[in-house]
Amino acid sequence: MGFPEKPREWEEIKREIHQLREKDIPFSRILGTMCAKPEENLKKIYMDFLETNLGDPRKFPGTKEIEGKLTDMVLDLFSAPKSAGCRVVSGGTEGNMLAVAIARNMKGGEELLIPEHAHFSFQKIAKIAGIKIRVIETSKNHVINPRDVLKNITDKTFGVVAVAGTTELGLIDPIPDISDICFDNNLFLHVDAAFGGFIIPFLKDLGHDLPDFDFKLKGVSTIVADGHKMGGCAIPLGFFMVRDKEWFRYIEVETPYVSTRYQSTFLGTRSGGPVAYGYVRFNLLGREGFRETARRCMELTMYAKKKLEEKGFKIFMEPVLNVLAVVVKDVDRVIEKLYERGWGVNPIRKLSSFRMVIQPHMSKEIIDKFVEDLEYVYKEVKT
Ligand code: 0PR
Repeated sequence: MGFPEKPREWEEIKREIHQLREKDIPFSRILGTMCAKPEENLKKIYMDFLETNLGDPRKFPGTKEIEGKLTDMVLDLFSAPKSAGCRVVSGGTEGNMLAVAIARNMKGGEELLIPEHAHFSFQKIAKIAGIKIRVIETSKNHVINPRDVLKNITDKTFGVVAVAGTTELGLIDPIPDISDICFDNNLFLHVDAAFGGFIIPFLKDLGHDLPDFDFKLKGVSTIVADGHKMGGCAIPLGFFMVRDKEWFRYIEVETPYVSTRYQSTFLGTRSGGPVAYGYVRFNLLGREGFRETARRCMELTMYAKKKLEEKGFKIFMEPVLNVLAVVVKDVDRVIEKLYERGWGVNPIRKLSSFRMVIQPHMSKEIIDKFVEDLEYVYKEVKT
């Protein structure tokens, strides 16, 4: 389609985009997404702040203040020391990128150790920034074995990545041991808690036996946690935290045309909409509300597991967080058939499975309907 020469009719354009939107899978039927469903009553908050630009905060001091309160709340949740700092970022990818850049510029080495199960954003970073990556094979239980971290450290290593809530299985690396190794070897440790960051602390409150992963551990240098995933916020909202805010100088640049002197995020212009949304939501829920959400997610996850198992499906491993990997033959065909029936799940090809992320907006009714359709579809695939 070329750029329109003449203005088009409002009604016609509206009809066109709404018809296209109809092609999208309704959010409640996307069972593989890590992203949160925005709440109707909070959408207006996002819109109220749409034109604010946190890349030029002097013009929007009020919105900047909201951002400051929000990042303080988040730092508190992750047991950050007084020296720590936090930047709002667009999500896990940007947070991971900033972490790697700080680590490399601070430590000066060449090679980053990442687990095999690390998110593909680290591959992007390697390509874009020319960083060498050494992959630590995932152990039999699908997390890092700390001994493999030790084995892979060379004099070129500048940092290590560990994951709290892996993309495919929702597992947590043994971060306390990895933290000790990094501390003893003077290595930078970045924790990718993009997915797990806003559920693990609350499950721990509820008594789940999960490892520590935040600044309580002395070897943890930086953490990323996504508001738009288990934080229940609107896209794009991520939090990138550093143990010492002085470290931002490793990535900051002078900003001669805007009102602050330095900037240390990757994005320049960015709307305050997601920040305002996040601030309202975190205050509306509080720790208590987040605990309740975490409890509900795990209850629904166990419900889905039971329903699937009753129908003869195998769950790849016992869930630790609200993620299920359902083992099937011919994953791609199963996923295609599910798309045809209006369901969205994500493939984990190497485990011959597909991923379901059980979000708080799901219900037993949705799960029942999905399991019924999956059973139907799977019969077709198998014959
Ligand atoms: N770190 C981890 C552990 C992640 O799982 C993800 C995204 C990221 C970093 C990157 O986050 P951003 O995409 O916010 O920058 N993991 C999801 C995935 O790749 C993203 C996703 C979300 C995919 C919704 C599909 C979907 O429908 O599976």
